[in-house]
Amino acid sequence: MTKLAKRSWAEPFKIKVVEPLRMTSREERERALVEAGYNTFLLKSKDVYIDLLTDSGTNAMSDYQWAGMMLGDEAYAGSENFYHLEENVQKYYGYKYLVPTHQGRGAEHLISSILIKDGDFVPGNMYFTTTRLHQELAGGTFVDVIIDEAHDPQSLHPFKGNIDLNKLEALINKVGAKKIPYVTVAATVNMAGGQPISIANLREVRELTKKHGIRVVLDATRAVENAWFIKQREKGYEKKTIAEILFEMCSFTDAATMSGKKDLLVNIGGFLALNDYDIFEEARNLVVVYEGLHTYGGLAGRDMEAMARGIEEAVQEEHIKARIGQVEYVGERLMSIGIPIVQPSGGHAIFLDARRFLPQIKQTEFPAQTLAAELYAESGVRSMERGIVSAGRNKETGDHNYPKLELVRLTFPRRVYTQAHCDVVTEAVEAVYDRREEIRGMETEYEPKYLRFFQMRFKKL
Ligand code: PM9
Repeated sequence: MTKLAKRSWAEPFKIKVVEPLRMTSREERERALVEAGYNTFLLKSKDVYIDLLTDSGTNAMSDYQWAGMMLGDEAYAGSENFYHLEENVQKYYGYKYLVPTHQGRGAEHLISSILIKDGDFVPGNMYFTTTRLHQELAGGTFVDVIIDEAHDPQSLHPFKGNIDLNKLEALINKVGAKKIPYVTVAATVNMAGGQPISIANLREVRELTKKHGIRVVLDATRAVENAWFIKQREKGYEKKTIAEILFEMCSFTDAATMSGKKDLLVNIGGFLALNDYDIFEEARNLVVVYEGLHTYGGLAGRDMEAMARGIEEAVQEEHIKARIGQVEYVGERLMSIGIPIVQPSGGHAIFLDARRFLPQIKQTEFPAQTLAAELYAESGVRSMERGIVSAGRNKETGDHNYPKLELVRLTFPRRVYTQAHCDVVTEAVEAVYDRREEIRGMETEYEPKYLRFFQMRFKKL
């Protein structure tokens, strides 16, 4: 008798509303890819079967959140929902002041333009596309100070999101603390494969930066997922609740940018949260220029209510266990059939290692972009490139940035897909792997100036 597979992460919900999916033929998908310039961002959603492009804004809201939408207070100023959101940000994240924004990059824009001056340096645990661009547009230079293991897809380090304190200290010694307005700490680290940072490392970063009078800004977008990994992997945290760990993580930082579209289980929304009153004053003033009044920041009252309620649901143990359990399930299945992926499995996604998947394709011929297109052609499963295309160009030389990681991200929206969908995805990846040797790379047809991965177009070689 064989043993049943472990299924302890089963979804802690049942499905009340469904959205039909449309399966397309191979010919339809080939046509759609040509129209989209082989960029999965340019595909129409109606042509996608299982959408693993992103977990951003693609989550399923609960009945509690939908009920909250009906309680939207759409007053221009002083909406009730703003105060509920403020209360929950203070309670769960611990920051004193809140500025809502339409999504994460709205918050990044505010903090970057307030704190960064021309010629400044902003260290961080690996870049994120929008975060780095806002830092550059404000006149700063991003410096990667993540540990080396983060750049190695096969390293099994439990906290690949950690900051290398020697790298950070070397930068401080080289350019001087005055030229470093803040350190960005992402939890988890998206571009490294959804990898967490440890509490011990956060504490050390705090101590070092405090000594030099440098602020720490948390990218809290997937901090709840990070808290789950701390509970699993860090000594002394096994018995703490996710809410307690989240609160403690934030306590080592001065401010947070948040894309609520991930952890917080909403379709739109974000915020900047701060402890410093003067910076808050400035942000609250600036937000009216770019987003909207400081009590709505580009959001409808109902969206703020859904996000306030999402904060409460995000930290529920059964929710986060199932969310990350689903991702791990796919990772284990793929590894069991020999597919090269980033290890350990990340919080929000499984990342295929395109360098090992398609070793015959040079990085300048876009292996990960090619793999994402092939997976869609094979199965209707949409994924995202996270390699040379996403890394963009060096702002001084204009050449490509050449990241060590050349990845395709299979990103799982929260509470959306079932285990059977996960199995279909695994089979689709296997089918592409079986014919990997016949796959050729691509060349550029069109490249936009900013965040090129969103709108770039390619041709098959
Ligand atoms: N992340 C993602 O798919 C959506 C846009 S890029 C394809 O992973 C972090 C860690 C993110 C993030 C967005 C943002 C920006 C900031 N930090 O998209 O503006 O993963 O809400 O957030 C995306 P917004």
